Amino acid sequence: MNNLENNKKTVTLKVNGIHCGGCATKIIKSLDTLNMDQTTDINVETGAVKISYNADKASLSQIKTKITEVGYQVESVELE
Ligand SMILES: [Cu+2]
Repeated sequence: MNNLENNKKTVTLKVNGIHCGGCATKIIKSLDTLNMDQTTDINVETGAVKISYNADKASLSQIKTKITEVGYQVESVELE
């Protein structure tokens, strides 16, 4: 049985230090390495990083680590 849809999660992270499209690209590339079927939407103005992902393939803590690794700070997490 395919549970893909059931395990789809969406989180919005408030991330400090995002100031341009280059920052957004850096974060997206880092998250891409998790291969969690994600779609990532980053608002450069507010620092809101909205990620929909397959929770079977990656955890929230892995996501936070990937963002931290490229030099940004996760300030808060909002689950949907
Ligand atoms: Cu930048």
